[in-house]
Amino acid sequence: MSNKDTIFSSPIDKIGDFTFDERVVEVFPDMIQRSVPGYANIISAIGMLAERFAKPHSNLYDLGCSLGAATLSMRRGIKQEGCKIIGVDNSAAMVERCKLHVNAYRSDTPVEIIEADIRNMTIENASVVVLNFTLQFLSPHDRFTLLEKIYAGLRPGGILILSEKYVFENQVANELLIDLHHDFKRANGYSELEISQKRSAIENVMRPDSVEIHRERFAKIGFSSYEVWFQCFNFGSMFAIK
Ligand code: GEK
Repeated sequence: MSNKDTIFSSPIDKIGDFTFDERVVEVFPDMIQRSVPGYANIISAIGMLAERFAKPHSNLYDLGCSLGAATLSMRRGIKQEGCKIIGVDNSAAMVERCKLHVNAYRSDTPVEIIEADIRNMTIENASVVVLNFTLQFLSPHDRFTLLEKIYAGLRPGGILILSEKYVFENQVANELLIDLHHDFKRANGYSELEISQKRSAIENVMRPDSVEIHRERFAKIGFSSYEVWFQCFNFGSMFAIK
């Protein structure tokens, strides 16, 4: 079990932009479980999709890997030989802790955890690429460029799994789904103060897209098939196949 997330539990005078520092790393598994509806289901389905889509002697990428939950799920799922998983995160604190998690168990599939900006990474010979709640932290221009690079690095038939927070064009629907997300956080023990302070801190670093924008981008880049395969309130996951 990880430590309990209390980062936004006392009043903060000036709420700075949210960063993935040591304090966040310490509570991260608790934070993401209690804040992202469906997170555990998505992580286990990533393992199933990796099992289905991994090709022998190919690379599987976990971009913005944090503590390696998707990496470990893929590693459990893969049956094919000669696969390699590459996890990337630009937070030194995350990478350090992620390496400990990955090295805690032995496995036939090698895993490399790299401290780097995903915008500067080479993607090659990929059968599976995971962006589990990471793309939303990039600028709109960088999102497009990264997805183009992923498409180029995927083998034909390879899959991108893209989980994100969504906005909805219909204002009533959008507000209801945001309210339901806040109810979910309340039910998981977050106070009104924690919910509102986290909201202010994250608003400056995260600007979600609508599902329609994701679809348009996938089509423009050339992905042959894409669909939402999971949604809970305003959080969800899509696949896009080359
Ligand atoms: C999970 N996928 O548990 N380059 C590299 N890493 C980045 C960048 C960047 N440009 N921008 C943000 N990150 C994980 C959860 S968390 C989602 C992903 C969340 C990293 C950042 O350091 C953080 O670790 C991660 O992306 C986002 O399945 O906390 O909402």
